[in-house]
Amino acid sequence: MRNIWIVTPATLLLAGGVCFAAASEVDQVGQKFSQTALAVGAGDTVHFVNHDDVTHNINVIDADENAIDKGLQKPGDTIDQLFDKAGKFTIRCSIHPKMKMTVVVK
Ligand SMILES: [Cu+2]
Repeated sequence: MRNIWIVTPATLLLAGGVCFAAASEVDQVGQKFSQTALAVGAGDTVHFVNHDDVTHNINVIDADENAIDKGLQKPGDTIDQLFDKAGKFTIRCSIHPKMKMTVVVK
C-alpha cells in the first residue's frame, strides 16, 4: 500500500518549525482598552477596534518617547499596527487621556 502525502503550505510551515506572524485584537469599549497589557511577537499585527460610539485615536509611543499618531478612529473603525521590533510600547488615545495600555513585543 502506498502512502499519499498531501503537502500544503501550512504543513510546510509547521514541519519547518517556522514562526509566522500572528494577529491580536484589542477592543475599545467604554473609553477603555479591553486589556491593560498585551504581549506579542515581533512581526505581529495588533488590530485596535473601536466599539464605542465616540471617536478615538491611537498613538503608539516607544521607550524613547517617539510617537506614531495613527490618526482619528471613528466608531466601528479598526486601526492596525504592525510591531516589527522588540520593545515596550505605550498605546494612548489623544482624545481620552485615561485610555492607556502597554504592548510588549518579544
Ligand atoms: Cu479615545
